[in-house]
Amino acid sequence: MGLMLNGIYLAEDPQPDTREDGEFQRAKSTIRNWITKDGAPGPTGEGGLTAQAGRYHLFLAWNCPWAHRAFLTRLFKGLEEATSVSFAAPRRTEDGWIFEKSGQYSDGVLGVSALHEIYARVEPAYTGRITVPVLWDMERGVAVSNESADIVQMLDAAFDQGPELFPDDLLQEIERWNECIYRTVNNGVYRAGFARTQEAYDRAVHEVFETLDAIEDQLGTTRYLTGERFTACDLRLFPTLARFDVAYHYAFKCNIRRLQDYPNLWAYAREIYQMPGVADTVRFEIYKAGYFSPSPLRNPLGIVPAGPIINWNQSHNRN
Ligand SMILES: N[C@@H](CCC(=O)N[C@@H](CS)C(=O)NCC(=O)O)C(=O)O
Repeated sequence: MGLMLNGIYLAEDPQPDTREDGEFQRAKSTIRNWITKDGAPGPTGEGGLTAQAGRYHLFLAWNCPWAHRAFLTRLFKGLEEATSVSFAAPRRTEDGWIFEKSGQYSDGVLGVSALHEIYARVEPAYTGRITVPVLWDMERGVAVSNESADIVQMLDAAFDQGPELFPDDLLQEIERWNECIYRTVNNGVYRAGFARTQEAYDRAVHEVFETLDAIEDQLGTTRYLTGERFTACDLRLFPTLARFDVAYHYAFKCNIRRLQDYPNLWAYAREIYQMPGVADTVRFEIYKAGYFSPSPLRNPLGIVPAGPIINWNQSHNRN
């Protein structure tokens, strides 16, 4: 994975994201401005970024679960018309995330050929990882954020439409689940898949399944994680569930159980998948090709497995 150092993109990261004990450590997001209803500054970063239809753009990649979260927020908040999107080609290259000249993986907004060119516009001497998602302000020509958690929160609060993803009365519960799901599931599967020691892998993989087991129990008593309403923590969980059996189970060695082995969780995942518009945000074949792309540590020959066959359209029986 690449890194930008003082404005220069390096295909090989001189400081890989691994701690001394073999644990994968995700780099901190660097661009933390906020869109707000009236343009007042948010919890971090610059102000003046007012919620306006047609002003913002999301740079995404189909295979990235963090980008998927931002994409789902746009869908659930009914912001498809208000916020445009472009998708980087779903493959790793020497140039990191790239855009093609035309077609479905082109960038019609800035006309760049690689995502690092967008980061160079943020700061010519930019230093940091070049990640999706990026939320872009087309009016000012500045990046708003490259942190999916912030993007979900700001789109929810700033635009007065769609369901509330962070209802006040459930805030504490949502934060509790969000914290646990981020550490042990969303990032947990990466900590298992990118671990460089047996101990680091063991720690991560058991945490993944402890949390999935707890969620299975929770979904035996409530429809969604915090009760009867679909909220931000359900939205946070879904991108990882969508990739679980097709990619993480095998490619990241998260194979104690499959999503399909959890009756409540599997029905819940299918219910979300079958909500209007959600299936159009999912690309199983791209996930498989992406997670099994050639990697010297995990899959040196880049052979992509044929299975599994999964029926996401099977009835969820949760009415
Ligand atoms: N903190 C970021 C993480 C985003 C992230 O790690 N994106 C990955 C794709 S799944 C990426 O673009 N990685 C490229 C790299 O690290 O070189 C967020 O949640 O928005």
